[in-house]
Amino acid sequence: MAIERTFSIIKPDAVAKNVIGQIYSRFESNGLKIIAARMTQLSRAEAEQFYAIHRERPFFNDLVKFMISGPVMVQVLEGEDAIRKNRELMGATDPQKAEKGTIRADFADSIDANAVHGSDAPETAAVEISCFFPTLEIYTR
Ligand code: RTP
Ligand code: MG
Repeated sequence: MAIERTFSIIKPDAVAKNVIGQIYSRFESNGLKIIAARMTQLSRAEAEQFYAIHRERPFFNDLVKFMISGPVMVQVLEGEDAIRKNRELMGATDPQKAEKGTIRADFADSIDANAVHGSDAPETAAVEISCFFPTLEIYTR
């Protein structure tokens, strides 16, 4: 299985709940290395651009409003099968439907405030990583 990189966001709800460390610990104990990380607050333009694929969906405005409502942690995770593994650790989009023991089942309150983002494919991972981290800020040790 190839070593991959994926892009992750700890969303404003989870940052406000003070569970950054608990979420990082799940990445680390499941073979995902944090190779870049930063706390930031997204601008409206950044959030709209980030979720542009959902622009026509009815939930788009609420999604953008939520994503800019407070600081987030953005990070690059590296490991075997990282994209799929991170999505598995995150659980389903709707925390009510997320499997027990997943990040969303344990830390998210609703489909809107669902604790984490993770890239869904190699192409989106590459684009999302390059939007947030210049190569020099990614540490491969
Ligand atoms: P994300 O992009 O944040 O990692 O979430 P995801 O892949 O699991 O879900 P996606 O389909 O990409 O949707 C992006 C975010 O939009 C909100 N959403 N609301 N009300 C709804 O039916 C609905 N569907 C999606 C969620 O907050 C989701 O994380
Ligand atoms: Mg998505």
